[in-house]
Amino acid sequence: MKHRPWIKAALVAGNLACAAAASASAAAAAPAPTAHRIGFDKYSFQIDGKRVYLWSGEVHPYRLPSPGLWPDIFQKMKAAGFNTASIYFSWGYHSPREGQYDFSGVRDLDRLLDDARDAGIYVIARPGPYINAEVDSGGFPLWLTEKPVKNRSPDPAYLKLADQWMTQIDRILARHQLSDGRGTVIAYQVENEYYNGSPAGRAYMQHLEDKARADGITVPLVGNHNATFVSGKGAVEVSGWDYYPQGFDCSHPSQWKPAPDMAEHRFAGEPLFTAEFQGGAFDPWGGPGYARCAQLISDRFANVFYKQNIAAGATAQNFYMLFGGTSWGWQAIPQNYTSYDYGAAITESRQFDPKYYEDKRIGYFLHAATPITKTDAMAPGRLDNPRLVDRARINPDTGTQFHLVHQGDSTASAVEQTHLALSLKEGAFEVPQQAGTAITVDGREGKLLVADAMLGATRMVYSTSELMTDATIGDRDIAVLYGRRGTDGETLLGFAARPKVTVLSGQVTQHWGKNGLRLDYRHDGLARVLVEGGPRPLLLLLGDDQATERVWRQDTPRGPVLLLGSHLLRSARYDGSTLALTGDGDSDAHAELFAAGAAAVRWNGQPLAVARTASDGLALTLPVPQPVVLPALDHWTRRAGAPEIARGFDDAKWRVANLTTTRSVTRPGTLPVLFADDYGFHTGNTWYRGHFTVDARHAAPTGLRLKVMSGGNGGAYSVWLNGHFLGSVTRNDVGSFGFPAGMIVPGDNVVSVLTVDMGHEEDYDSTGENRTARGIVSAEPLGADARAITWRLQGAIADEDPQRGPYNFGGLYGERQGWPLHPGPAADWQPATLPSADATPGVTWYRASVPLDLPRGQDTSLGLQIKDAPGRHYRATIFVNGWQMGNYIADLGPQHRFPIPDGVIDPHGNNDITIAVWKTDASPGGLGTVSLVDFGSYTSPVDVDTVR
Ligand code: IPT
Repeated sequence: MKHRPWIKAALVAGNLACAAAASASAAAAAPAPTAHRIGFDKYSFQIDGKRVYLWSGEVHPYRLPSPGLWPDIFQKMKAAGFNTASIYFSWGYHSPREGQYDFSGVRDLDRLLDDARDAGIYVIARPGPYINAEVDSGGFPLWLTEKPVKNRSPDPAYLKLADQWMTQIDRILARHQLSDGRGTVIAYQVENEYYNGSPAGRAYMQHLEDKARADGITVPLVGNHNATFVSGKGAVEVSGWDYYPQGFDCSHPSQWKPAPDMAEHRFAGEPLFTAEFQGGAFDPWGGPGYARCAQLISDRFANVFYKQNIAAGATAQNFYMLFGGTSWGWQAIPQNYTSYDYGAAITESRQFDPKYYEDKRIGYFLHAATPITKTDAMAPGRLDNPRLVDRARINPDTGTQFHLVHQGDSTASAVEQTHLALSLKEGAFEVPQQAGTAITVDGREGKLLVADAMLGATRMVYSTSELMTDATIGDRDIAVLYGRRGTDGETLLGFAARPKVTVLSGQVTQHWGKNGLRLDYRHDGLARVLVEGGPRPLLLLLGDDQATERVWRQDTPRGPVLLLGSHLLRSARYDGSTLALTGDGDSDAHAELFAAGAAAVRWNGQPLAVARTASDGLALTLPVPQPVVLPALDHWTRRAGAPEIARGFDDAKWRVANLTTTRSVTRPGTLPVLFADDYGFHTGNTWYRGHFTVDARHAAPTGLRLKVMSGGNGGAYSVWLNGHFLGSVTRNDVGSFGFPAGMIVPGDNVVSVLTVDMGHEEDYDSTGENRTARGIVSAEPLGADARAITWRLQGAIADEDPQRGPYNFGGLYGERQGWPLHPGPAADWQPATLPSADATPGVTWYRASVPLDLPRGQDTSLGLQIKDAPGRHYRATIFVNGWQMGNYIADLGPQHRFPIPDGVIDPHGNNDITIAVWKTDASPGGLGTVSLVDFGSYTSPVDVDTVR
């Protein structure tokens, strides 16, 4: 028996809706915290004894540096039926230096966790200390590259450092636990994908668990270690699996690999929990781009794979990622570019991918079909199409049946039809019963059908439509059933006496028989049928899949609210008989509201005219967005940015490379050690200047052979001798540079080398890979002794900008001078036009100031786009108001559009765009055309403070 201390944690009843409602009326005095009991059994997690389906999405605060937008993400999740967010916390993001921790500004995690609570979102906290996550060093701090400790092990030197972080993060998480009612943290993940079940590995896990408990963590400890820490020392309470069935190559998005059977990964006594299930994929430098990842992990993927997990009995599913965001600054790992869009349901620019709507259909269903939280496998129903398969589950208490009718080959793409034999309380049925119709299962679709169920107070014997939601609103029940456009639907409702049926809209026929009322229809738009005669009237909304996109539900303490229409319904709150809604509107202004006791309606604070509809709802006309006109970026200035190239540049204050030993796992090729991290330079560009003397006693080297490690495909370095360009190396480590005799001068000669650290490796295998060298690994002068060259180096200035933190700046001259924030006198910048025809290799900075005055009351998602003629060889680092929001490589790609979150960019003020361009060759053509882009604009309550 495992140790389950949280069982005794608390007593009082309550639910998440209460927590959300309580804080929604935030003006009122803070309610006394109400403790909650978090438990689980083999069926599901439970809160105060009530079963809950955790429908969860992964989001990373360090990938959205604008706290004003955190509620936007949580509200968009909640509106899609998600009740949980799984959140990594990145040690390195909060710790610029050993012993120093920052939880302010964009790093304010109390604010983040309050925002999750206010949106009604539970949190699975994943604080590491190691997180992987395609983030620099897998979340280890940059300064850990200077510590030759044994990462992710019981090495006391490592644990001492890791415990510093755990103390800090646990203290915050402990303030937000559901167990004592002060927040919605519902579970705590220990480490990440740690598969080391050796005694040492177990000691490490046990240490972290003991530490969490000692720090006041009382919620269940969970893991994503697959089968490793299920029992024995270091075991977590609930083990989960990480599963990415399609892998991470998005270049063939229509080729699918089959669905796994998660039932094979069940652990005795624990709910089936997918700690990370594929919600998209990361994309490498030079990759096919995130649009392809969204096609690979499409709405169809969600439909087939997530439903299969439900049919396998999963009651806690987390999708990695749900909103990926931006690896801004130098947070990306060497393999990936700045965008971490991930092809996720909510795009990097906070728009809805089609998968959002599929997640929503399933999420609403899971919320409405409460018997799904306690099911056992049952015998499947017989099908008359051998290419289709039924997988069935039954709730042992209610008898509710769930049948997933799906393609036997989950990758099949042909449309199939079938009949399904059901054995129900009323007897045996072959459905659909109506002659000449069938259940249609599209290629890459699963139909999750419910039978022997209740729609509010009405018995639903079966339906060949899928259930989206049902809600008791006032004195009647409203249920939404749906199917793909053009397919047949048939729903049998149990009634003792023939009810009155009114078809309010659409084409629906009725048949009264001994088993009740059968409705036959075709899914097409939205049909409405009112059925009266049962305990409560039932309004059935029969929709096609497209119609479901504009069905929104919110739950209030006074019952559920349904809105048909709008781009997004964020929240609903009763204020007496006024219903205050917040949401986003697009060009379709029509909406119909179903809400009990709402005499008046407000939308984002404004009163709306209301009129009764034929379905006894309220017709609303929502405000539509104003057109957005973005100014052209045509007032650029420029400034030279690589004085380090010149022989006479003063590098007297630079670090002299004098180390003969290293903390890296890479062996130096020559001495002294030249690795940037060993000298404290951890981000972006690092300059090296090698001096050699030519006089009567010292002959000049004839050249230089270099090995430089940048990390990944996006690496590069450029070399100059006494101000003359010798060449650049891209996508390779090794280069040889001859010294033309005419360039050598008597006395001091200088080789200048510009390098870049494209991010530190993760440490997936706990081998210290984050300490892989960056910068020069070997420097061999040709025809001379290595000691003939004395090297000095200069990279990023640590702590340059505490607000923007340790990843924002690299070590370019303009960064060391702070130009993205303080460009200096205007006279230092010369007018420039883009695209640039410049042929000079090196670094040039560009600046433009853009006043914006976008429509108020509107959430417009902006970004910057760079377009280039082919054949340009340069790289650009993009700053907006001092925030480094992107790295661009013209000849590698694929990223050309860089979303800039509101808050970083000011839609109602002046914005400074500063771009550092490192041109790697001498052919004409520097920075291309730069423009603002609009990713989407909606009327909205979102109004964000700038983070400047
Ligand atoms: C899994 C990691 O746990 C997660 O941090 C992230 O890196 C994800 O992969 C990929 O985006 S590891 C799994 C692929 C073996």
